[in-house]
Amino acid sequence: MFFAYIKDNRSFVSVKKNKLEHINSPADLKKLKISELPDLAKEIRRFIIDIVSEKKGHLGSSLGVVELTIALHYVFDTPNDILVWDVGHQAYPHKILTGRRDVFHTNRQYGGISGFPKRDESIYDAFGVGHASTSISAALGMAIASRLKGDLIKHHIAIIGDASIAGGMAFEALNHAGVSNSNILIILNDNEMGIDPNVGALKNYLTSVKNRKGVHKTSLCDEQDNIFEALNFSYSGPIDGHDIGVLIAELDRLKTIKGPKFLHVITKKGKGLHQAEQDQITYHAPGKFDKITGDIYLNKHRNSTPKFQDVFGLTLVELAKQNKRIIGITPAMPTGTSLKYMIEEFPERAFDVGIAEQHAVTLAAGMATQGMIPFCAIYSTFLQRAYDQVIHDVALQNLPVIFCLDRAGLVGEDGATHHGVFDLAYLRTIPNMVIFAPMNELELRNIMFTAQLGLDGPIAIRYPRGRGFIKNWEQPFKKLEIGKGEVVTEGDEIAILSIGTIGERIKGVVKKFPEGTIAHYNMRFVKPMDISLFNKLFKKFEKIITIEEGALTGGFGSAILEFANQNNYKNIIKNIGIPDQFIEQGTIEELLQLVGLNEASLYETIKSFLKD
Ligand SMILES: Cc1ncc(C[n+]2csc(CCOP(=O)(O)OP(=O)(O)O)c2C)c(N)n1
Repeated sequence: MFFAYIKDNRSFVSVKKNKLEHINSPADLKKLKISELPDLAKEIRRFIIDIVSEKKGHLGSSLGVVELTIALHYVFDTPNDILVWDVGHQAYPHKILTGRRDVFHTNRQYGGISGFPKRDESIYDAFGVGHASTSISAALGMAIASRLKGDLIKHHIAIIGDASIAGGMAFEALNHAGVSNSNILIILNDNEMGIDPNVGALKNYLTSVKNRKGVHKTSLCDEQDNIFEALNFSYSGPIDGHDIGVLIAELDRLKTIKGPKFLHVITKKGKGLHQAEQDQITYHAPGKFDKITGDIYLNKHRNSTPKFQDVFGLTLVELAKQNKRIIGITPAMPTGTSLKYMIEEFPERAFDVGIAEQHAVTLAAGMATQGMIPFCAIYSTFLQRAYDQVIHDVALQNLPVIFCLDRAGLVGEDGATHHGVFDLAYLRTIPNMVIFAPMNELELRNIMFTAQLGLDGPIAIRYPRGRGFIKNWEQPFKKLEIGKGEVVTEGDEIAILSIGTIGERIKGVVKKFPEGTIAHYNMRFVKPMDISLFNKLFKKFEKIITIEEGALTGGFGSAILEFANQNNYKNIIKNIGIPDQFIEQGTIEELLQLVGLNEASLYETIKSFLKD
């Protein structure tokens, strides 16, 4: 026996701790009686809370799907039957039940298991994920493949949240799945939350469905009313996603039905931990907290430098007060990007459009045609999804949309799916695009100020996750000259050209060399290039180093090589950045070391380049 603080009755309740430790695969789970499963659910919750409270990670979403996960592995023949989790941050119970309980404490750590489903990691992880709204397409692809191979028995199940199902890709896949005659089951895990409260008309529709009755459709009227029935799915629900008996009975029934099926399940995000149920935004990924009380440990950063996201969010409010044409847009990340400050202050001029990066970009383009000044706040990694919109809807028409790309560079524990390392390369190929990477908070503020004064075309401003360097960052705005870099340190032997916040680290490294040896330039802009500065540098220095926290292939360093080649310079150039491979999870420091961008590695690389 052990004691656990389970919210059900907000008191300590005893749980027999003898089930989870015997479950090493779904086959072990199936040995339990249905009546034993609620206790197992409590053990799994306790297990997740214990580990996430110390090791950090995503919490609320996984706590919400414990019963659903148990029921799925109990009813279906996984891994032969396929589970595809959308986003994947809710897959902790799945990992724990599929042989990873004993390594779960390594979750999201360097060398440990991934915080998301990953095909290399387990045969139970049928599809790798991290970005939203992919599960229906992937499961449908698998289902069609099975049908073509003559396998009509295999089940293909996509589990998708109510925020992710509103993403464009999910809609496209529903449209296809409805007429596919494939054995696919889509489970909508409806908890009314994304990271922030869910938004949009579909959300309102789902709420109205919940207010109706019943598990199965009851009348022709219901059929016509139901959007999923109308799309040709066999719809059932909404059902209580925390009642294992009900879940198992319904999944058993659905197993016997052929073709596309849709099950609407209602769950509570954060279920089982009082604070996580009450403050669902904070407990999405709360950091370290007290595993008994649930209280988050006091913020040691209280008196520290600001987060870049807050510099963006608060500066935008400041500018929006002065400039009525400023609009804020974010696809589902008001808290993550700190656009929430503008949403609070100017609700009519700030939009959370849901998980809809493509729409967010073209919406901004539309606004720009009408003389508005849209700031589109998107994580670097998620803008990848809207690449065509950036090219076709924004840049081709040279519309002055201001992209604010948060989480650029290495993001740490979220790993390969989330690192924002491709943006410099993928944006650099686009004509008309201005690309800026601030070295610090002041440059971020000043470029935002400069951009809203009016640009001829689009600009992308990329800045990292985490904190900056300057406590008194709220300094008066200064206009920056587009396409101009600056000298940080004068020197005579080698020139270092850096882009973005890595420049702050380089400052420290440069100081380790004798004064006057190394010249350091903060280039600020990847595009347009500071041609006159480059010409001076290429004439003065034989050896040039470029440093960026971004993909080397096609990135800032590549731009310098192209410049040298086009101008017939024969200087020796070394590019330092992220190699041509996907970088796994770890702390940012561990990962910087891995790719040679931490201070010690930079020092060694520069030293040996100097000698060569
Ligand atoms: C394309 C994309 N945009 C944004 C995100 C950031 N994100 C991660 S989880 C999440 C909310 C998901 O909510 P929902 O689908 O309802 O799942 P739940 O967490 O409620 O289970 C968002 C917006 C993402 N992972 N992928």
